[in-house]
Amino acid sequence: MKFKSPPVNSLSLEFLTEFSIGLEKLENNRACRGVIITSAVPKIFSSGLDITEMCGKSVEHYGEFWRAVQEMWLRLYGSNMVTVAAVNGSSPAGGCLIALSCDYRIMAENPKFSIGLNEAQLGIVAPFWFKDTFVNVVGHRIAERSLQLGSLHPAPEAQRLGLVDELVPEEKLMEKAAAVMAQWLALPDHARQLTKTMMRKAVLDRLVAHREEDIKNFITFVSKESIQKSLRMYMEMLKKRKS
Ligand code: CO8
Repeated sequence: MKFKSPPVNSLSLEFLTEFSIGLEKLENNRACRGVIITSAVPKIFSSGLDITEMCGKSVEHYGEFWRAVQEMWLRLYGSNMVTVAAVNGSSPAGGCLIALSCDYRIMAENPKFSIGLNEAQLGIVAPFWFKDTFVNVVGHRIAERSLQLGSLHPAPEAQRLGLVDELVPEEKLMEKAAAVMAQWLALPDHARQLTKTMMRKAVLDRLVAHREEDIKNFITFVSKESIQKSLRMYMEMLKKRKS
């Protein structure tokens, strides 16, 4: 799957809906046992959740948007397929969540590309299931420090922390991803799938059990004037940085 929503593959409601439908179709296709996720936009894997979806919209819209974010994660983290992220560009916040939700992460070895859950830098808080997914990859201490600081880790540091599994030159990324996929697909599906479920079920079940509450929390949080102000200031900062 190649993300192609220029300029930055931000995860809008439309993008998330299409992504989830795409995953569902592949999941239901018995001929498909694995998926490599990458980007067709140069230098960007995904810029994370589309901030404009969280600014100045109705309560109903926030609810619909958040349900779509949850749906995407439940499908990807809970997928029976082998999932490999070929991270060929920057990958903040929701983009990082997508990579973290895969079984294996390969990143282009370009120190200009960074990855991490930088929510704190926006004045917002990563939800518990973003945090759980992160902890399951890098461990509690690294996740705690990185989340509090809202760190975006350049590719070499991301590899040192275990946030990505390996770095390869960008031109070798897809070749490497295919080799990793072949290695994972060499195992019998049922054993691999049951093992994956065993490792991930508790975290998935926690969101499923608290899904409506999580939506309510998001709506309350994002509707606060202080949070709206932080998000607007962050968007301004992005625009200023550009000029
Ligand atoms: N949402 C919406 N628009 C965005 C986003 C985004 N996430 N990221 C970039 N854009 C826009 C920019 O404003 C700019 O718009 P315009 O052309 O109109 O000025 C355009 O995309 C291009 O952006 P840049 O010029 O910045 O492009 P660069 O190639 O220089 O940089 C980056 C690309 C590195 C991706 C950079 O744009 C960036 O850092 N973006 C912000 C990424 C970010 O911080 N995302 C966090 C989103 S929040 C999230 O995913 C989880 C939230 C959890 C919810 C918690 C509960 C409230």
